[in-house]
Amino acid sequence: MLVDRNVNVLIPLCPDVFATLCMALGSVPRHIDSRGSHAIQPAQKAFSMTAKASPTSAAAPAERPEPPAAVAHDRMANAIRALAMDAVEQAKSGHPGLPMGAADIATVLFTRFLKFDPADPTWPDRDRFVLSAGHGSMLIYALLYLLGYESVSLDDIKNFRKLNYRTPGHPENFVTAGIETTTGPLGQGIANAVGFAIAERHLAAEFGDIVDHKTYVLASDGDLMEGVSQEAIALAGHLKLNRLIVLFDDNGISIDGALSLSDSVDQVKRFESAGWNASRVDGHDAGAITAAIEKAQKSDRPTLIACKTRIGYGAPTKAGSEKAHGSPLGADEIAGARKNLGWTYAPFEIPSDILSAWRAAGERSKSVHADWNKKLAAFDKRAEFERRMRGDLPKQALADAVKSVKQTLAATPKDIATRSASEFALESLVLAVPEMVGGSADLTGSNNTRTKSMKAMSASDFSGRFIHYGIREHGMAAAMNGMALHGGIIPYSGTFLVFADYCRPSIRLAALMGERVIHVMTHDSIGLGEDGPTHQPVEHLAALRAIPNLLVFRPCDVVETLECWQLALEAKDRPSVIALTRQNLPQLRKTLDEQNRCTAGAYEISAANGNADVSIFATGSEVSIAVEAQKLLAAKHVAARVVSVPSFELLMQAPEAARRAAIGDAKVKVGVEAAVRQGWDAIIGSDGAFVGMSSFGASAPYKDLYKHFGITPDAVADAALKKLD
Ligand SMILES: Cc1ncc(C[n+]2csc(CCOP(=O)(O)OP(=O)(O)O)c2C)c(N)n1
Ligand SMILES: [Mg+2]
Repeated sequence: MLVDRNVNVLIPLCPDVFATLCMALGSVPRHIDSRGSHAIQPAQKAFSMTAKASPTSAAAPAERPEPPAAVAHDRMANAIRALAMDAVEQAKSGHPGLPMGAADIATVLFTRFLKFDPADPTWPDRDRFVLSAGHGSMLIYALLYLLGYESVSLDDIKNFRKLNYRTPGHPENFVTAGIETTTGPLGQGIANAVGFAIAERHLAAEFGDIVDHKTYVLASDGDLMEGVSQEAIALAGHLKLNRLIVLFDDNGISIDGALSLSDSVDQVKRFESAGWNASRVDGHDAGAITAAIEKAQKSDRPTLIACKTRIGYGAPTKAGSEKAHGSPLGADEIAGARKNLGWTYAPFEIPSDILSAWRAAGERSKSVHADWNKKLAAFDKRAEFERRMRGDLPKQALADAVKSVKQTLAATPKDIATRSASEFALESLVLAVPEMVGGSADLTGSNNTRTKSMKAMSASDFSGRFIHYGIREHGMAAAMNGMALHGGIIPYSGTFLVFADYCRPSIRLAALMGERVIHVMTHDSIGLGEDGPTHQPVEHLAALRAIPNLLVFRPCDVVETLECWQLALEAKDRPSVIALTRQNLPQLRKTLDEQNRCTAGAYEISAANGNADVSIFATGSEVSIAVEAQKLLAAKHVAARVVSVPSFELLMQAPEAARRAAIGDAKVKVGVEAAVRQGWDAIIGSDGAFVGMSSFGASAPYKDLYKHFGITPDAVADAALKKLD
């Protein structure tokens, strides 16, 4: 974990020394010895990986970005290969195939194109690189180490996949500086990248050329087979995100073997049909890759470069086969690979000329970074730009907005659906918090996420703050993660709660990464009525509450909805889901209360007359049912209190005194929620009574459904009385 100071210091070599070194190293075999590599097919003609002009080249070679030092491309790429195979071998687990196969692509990208500064991995205007195929994590760890990032030392590489090192099995952005997003679940990275690219364009539209960077992705077959990639590429093509460049590690291999076992998609045609530029190159030909990236940079559309590669490149018997995908190569195979690659060095040893060349590549953007800093210093919107990039809220404006909405609601109460309450809150919040970028997956009118002031974002106008994501819930959630990771934006969006399942993989990753994304999920129970059980969430609240670090809010009226929005915005390191009703609800909080009463997750919304015999806990639309039940019980001389529980998570983490105060000590506890019981025992105990759902819903007007499923004031009162007996 300690930074390896010996190797993290750039070894300054004057050009003469470089030249001498290179001449001396000229005798080192750079080409794979064909006698020792029967498994390597003739198609691998480009074993000499030195940069060379390619027939597909658009620019004259003289104009090309060249490697920063006179060390041949293939030796630099082989440093990645060697570190990957040695680290996986030492860890006795991991994936050597991708880093070995994609080493040439990565070397070209990082030494010639990518704008970044290892000394400041959070530089806002850096290019973003997303390793969508997270199983190839050793590729990015090798790069970070070679380029001179402090976050990955040689010691970390030697301890790949070990506890408390910065080289976990799959890249985790919260562990290792220089990793832009957490990947591993295939398809997520490429879909996050669409969010990065949207964020870049949106912020550039507002702040001008202080925001001027690109997003690069390395994606594998698996990334492109996953359904979410379709949603992502369709959206990117539609928005003409021309600063998004995907390098496809087109190796034709996945875990089961040849891709032909399960796939016959022509990816180039697929991307073209989604409005992308797409081309194929030899992924071991540095010149061809260079030319293709140069072309991509000039494109008016996003670009796919399908780079034909050989998985496990260099391994004598396993290259080109699934055997190189996900397990250590073994000592013999590694010895053979070293021979094939002309790599004569000990495990984990990177010769100083190669390391220096990599470190020099890490210095490439220093002056660009320095110029950018100067520009920022003179930028008239600097304070606002920096506030947004830090993720700090405009505190006063937000507080003022919340206060004034509360005053309005105290003066003129509103008995409205919480989805409408959300829209009412948003009308003020989006004006106070300009970094909020909303959206919906084709349910804008139902989710109430677009306010009157919001203009739609489009390919011709990225300043719009509302994104029509189309019917792409998964792609939307993944893009939101990318926007939040980019910084400068608080993404929120809408769909029906039942489709949380369609977003779940991305919500889970937002929670793991600790990203502030806010999901408005409406039509949150059988209360949606006639659309029936396909659309009525039953298990979704429990399923979402099971995700660590996710805040699940279910406000009971218009005031709580505003308070939950405030808490979601203030939760800088957590995603939130705000579950909202389709049906109207009475405003229960009629008097002005400037405090946010939802902060502790639960609070007594209606006190008992005297000492309570019964505590009724409820969420969302069932709180008003609980209040009616309280009246029925009072008529029978049973004192009951009603506790609204807008967030289980906040209740569980609240200080003990607050938690005890909310839960109380009445001898009977009743939980009410039009959903399954799972999770409720933490509040009501296993002996508590629960009024909710234990099956799927049905299609009917919602009032009939509440009666049919027994979620009524009478049922709640009866459940309490039974327990009192
Ligand atoms: C959503 C998801 N499903 C399954 C896996 C398990 N998995 C890891 S890599 C992989 C496929 C490997 O093929 P490819 O993506 O082409 O990578 P390559 O073997 O070429 O490196 C699979 C199925 C995963 N990581 N994510
Ligand atoms: Mg593959």
